[in-house]
Amino acid sequence: MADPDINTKTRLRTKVVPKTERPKLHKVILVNDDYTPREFVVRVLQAVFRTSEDEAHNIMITAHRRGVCVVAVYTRDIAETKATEATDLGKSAGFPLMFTTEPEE
Ligand code: TYC
Repeated sequence: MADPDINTKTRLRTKVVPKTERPKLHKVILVNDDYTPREFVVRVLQAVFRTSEDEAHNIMITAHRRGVCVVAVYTRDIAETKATEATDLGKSAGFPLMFTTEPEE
């Protein structure tokens, strides 16, 4: 018959190891297009992602030359909110400016 006190008697314990999972980060990616003015892209980057003018220019010119550029990484909600906000600023001004998000490996 099974002994209900076996763990107490033998001092076997299942150790509970608390593990705090850190949330996966998501990249916000700026996508190049042929129509949005460079200066407009720079202003959107400064306004939404709080970059300096220099940083914004470097990000813009990288996307312009290579097709895409990672702007920043955030938790999923913040990444998606900022990507939408930045894309909407372009849309409101009549430009096809596009920001997407992608989970980090
Ligand atoms: N390629 C645009 C132009 O020449 C500028 C631009 C850069 C637009 C980066 C979008 O993500 C972009 N006016």
